[in-house]
Amino acid sequence: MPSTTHATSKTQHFIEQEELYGAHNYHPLPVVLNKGKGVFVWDVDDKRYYDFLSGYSAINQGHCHPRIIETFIEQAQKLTLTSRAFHNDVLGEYEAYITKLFGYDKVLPMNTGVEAVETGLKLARRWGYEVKGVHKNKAKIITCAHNFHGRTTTVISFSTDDSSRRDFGPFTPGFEVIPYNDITALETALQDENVIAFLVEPIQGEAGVVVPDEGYLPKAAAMCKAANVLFIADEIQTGLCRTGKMLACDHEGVRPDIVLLGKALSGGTMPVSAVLADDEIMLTIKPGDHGSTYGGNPLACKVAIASLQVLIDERMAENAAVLGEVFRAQLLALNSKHIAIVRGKGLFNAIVIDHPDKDMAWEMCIAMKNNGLLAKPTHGDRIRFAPPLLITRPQIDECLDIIKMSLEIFG
Ligand code: IF1
Repeated sequence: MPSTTHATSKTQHFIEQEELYGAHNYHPLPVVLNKGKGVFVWDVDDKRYYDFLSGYSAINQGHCHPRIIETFIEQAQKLTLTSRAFHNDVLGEYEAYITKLFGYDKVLPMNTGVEAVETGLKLARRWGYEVKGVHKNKAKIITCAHNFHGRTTTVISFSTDDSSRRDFGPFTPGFEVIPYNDITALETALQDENVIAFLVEPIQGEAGVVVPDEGYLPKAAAMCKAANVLFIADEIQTGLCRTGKMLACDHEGVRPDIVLLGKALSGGTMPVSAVLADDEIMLTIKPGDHGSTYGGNPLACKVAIASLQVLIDERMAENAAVLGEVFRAQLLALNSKHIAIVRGKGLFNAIVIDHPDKDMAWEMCIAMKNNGLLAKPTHGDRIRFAPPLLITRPQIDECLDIIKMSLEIFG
């Protein structure tokens, strides 16, 4: 069992409270945070850390970005929710802004990322039956092994991760899982006339920032087009400047039929997600066919506009592209025999730890925490590094020093 570290009594108090009264659905690092600003977070003992998880890329703009918080406060004091039973004076403004920004006819606003995924699946199925004309209830959607698209029962139905799906059955039918980054496997799967969509992460996040081969996404998109199959890009984690472009698909000029956004769409303030598509797909949903209580609420819309504007005005994609190159190059230059792989794009990176003790990735994260940097392992031996996108070169250099110092636990 991985070790914990000496926790102060203050830290221990909050951890014990969660242990006693909260579901044990996470195993957090033993740190209790109570303040965040930019790239930094502070714990209850006022120790400062670099945040290298960024809320799983929901905080690309940095903690409590002043423009986003100011917008949040201003709108929160005016009108937070109307439901979609009535119009309001913000939703249309937001819909016009985000559809023009990404170049799609329409947006369907939701809240969490998995709700955007579920919405994308429903849109694809509705399009499959009513436009493509596949047989009723025969629609099939192709997904990739080692995917992560959220945790609802339908979405885990095509997960290949045992802990995400064990004893949560029975599962939703209509999905086929193929190997990621395998264009031949996709070509074979597309021969089934009932296939209506291909759902893919442009870079697999939970799997440990797995970047597909150059050309995989464009070839996949072209094959889907030729087969009259919708290409759905889950950009919930890779989107919004994280990989050095507004969307990860932009690196290779791929225009998905459906784009899923979430996380940093609100700059880490509240759940805001969005599904972008053109009319042929989006207008298959008629009034009353789909929605949610908070979907498209005025507060979320104003915050989303501000969150997108901050990314653009502060050139966060460009910064991520430049500093990501520096970060990966300097990680490689550490030449550590315990870093088996360094991979990523922009400021979406991960290392794979090579050590006989399977708990060493966790121990490395504990050491980095003690040295002032917060990151968390995924799938045991992988450590994701994803700081807010406003990080500076001197801060990157300081963090590399922390990583180098922490590697000393390997002896
Ligand atoms: C957890 C992972 C990351 C996502 C992609 C949809 C969603 C996510 C590509 C659903 C959410 C979160 C969920 C969170 C931890 C985190 C995560 F480790 F689970 F896989 F980031 F890699 N598509 N990812 O990454 O969005 O409904 O959560 O808003 O569940 O532990 P959500």
